[in-house]
Amino acid sequence: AQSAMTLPDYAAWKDQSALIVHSANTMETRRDAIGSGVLTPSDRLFVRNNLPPPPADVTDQPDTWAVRIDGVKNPKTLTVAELKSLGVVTVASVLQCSGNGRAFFPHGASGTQWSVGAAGCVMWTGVPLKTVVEALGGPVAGATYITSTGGETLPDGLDPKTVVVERSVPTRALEHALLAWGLNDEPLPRAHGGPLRLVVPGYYGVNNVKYVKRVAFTEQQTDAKIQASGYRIRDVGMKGAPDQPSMWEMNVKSWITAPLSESRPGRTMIYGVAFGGSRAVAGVEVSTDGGEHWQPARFLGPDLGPFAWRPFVFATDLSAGEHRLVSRATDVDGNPQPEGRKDNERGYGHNGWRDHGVTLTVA
Ligand code: MSS
Repeated sequence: AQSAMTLPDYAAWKDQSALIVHSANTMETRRDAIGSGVLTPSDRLFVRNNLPPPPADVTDQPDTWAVRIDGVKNPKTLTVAELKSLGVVTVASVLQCSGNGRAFFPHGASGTQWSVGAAGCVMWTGVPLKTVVEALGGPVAGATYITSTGGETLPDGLDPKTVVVERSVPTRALEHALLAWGLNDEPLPRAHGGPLRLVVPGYYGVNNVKYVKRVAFTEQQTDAKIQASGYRIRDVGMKGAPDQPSMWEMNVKSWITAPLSESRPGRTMIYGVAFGGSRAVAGVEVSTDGGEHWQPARFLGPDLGPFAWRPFVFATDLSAGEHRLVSRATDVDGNPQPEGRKDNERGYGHNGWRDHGVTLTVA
């Protein structure tokens, strides 16, 4: 019912039946379409654009796309073809919007009402940013941030700083960041930032700048609105400001993906996905009584590394009646997924297990 809206042109190749189309720039994977696979098929992956994407021909000749690297000893503009000659890695990582789970905040946080589907686990192929930077002599002294700029055409008549997608992440992100031209073994589609995108494994979606045209090592964070006041955690009713925590490293999270509403009494397989965020997930437990009793679930399928999610399954016997299914993941440092949410103005970073549960009617 919620998918009455049709897909926009740039995402017309997606599987509409697997998506909730919130708007032309926001589509999420339906909870029942997440499945139990280790990777999210590209045609089911959520889309979130703060601006309309570049024109369709942007991906016609992907190898000619150029990115400017600044704030290094030898600043240079490199084409995707040149990047491809420097190095290549493939990394599985969770891409998750900062606002995934926003729909569960009771204060009615403004923005897209994402449930659980503004997230997916995909494979990125590209060159480690570190390799590129080393080839250019390394970052300049005093560099504290990596500041990346999106290549959209900005709307006329507006102060560019108020609309440009330009994000800064701390230089510690250099350890795992890559400039990616491939998604799930195919050329990176325009909907996901093709021809070239910055990928920062373990960091929230917004830091993974699409159509990236400039990467700069900087002393300060950018003063673009999306960084200075946007994507900041603050109390309900407060305005965003640079001194509040920015949406960088992701936290540990899991949720049930099946069954979601009804099932038959007897042996039941409960499925879900779990990830550690900026570090690997260590385990996940399931409760069928709303968190009174917990039992360990079993990971399903191969481990694709610390930034990937792990599908899980828990086999149990369910009696007739209502059951509240919840899951609780723990990362390798022992951080458990919390029970509650941290209320915040824009509804960011929700990983509380209680709100992410589902009520199952067994009959
Ligand atoms: N980039 C650019 N260039 N633009 C835009 O808009 N957005 C963000 C990222 N990047 C953007 C960019 C966000 S915000 C997100 S999530 C992501 O992206 C998504 O992705 P996909 O591929 O899914 O669409 Mo929130 O945190």
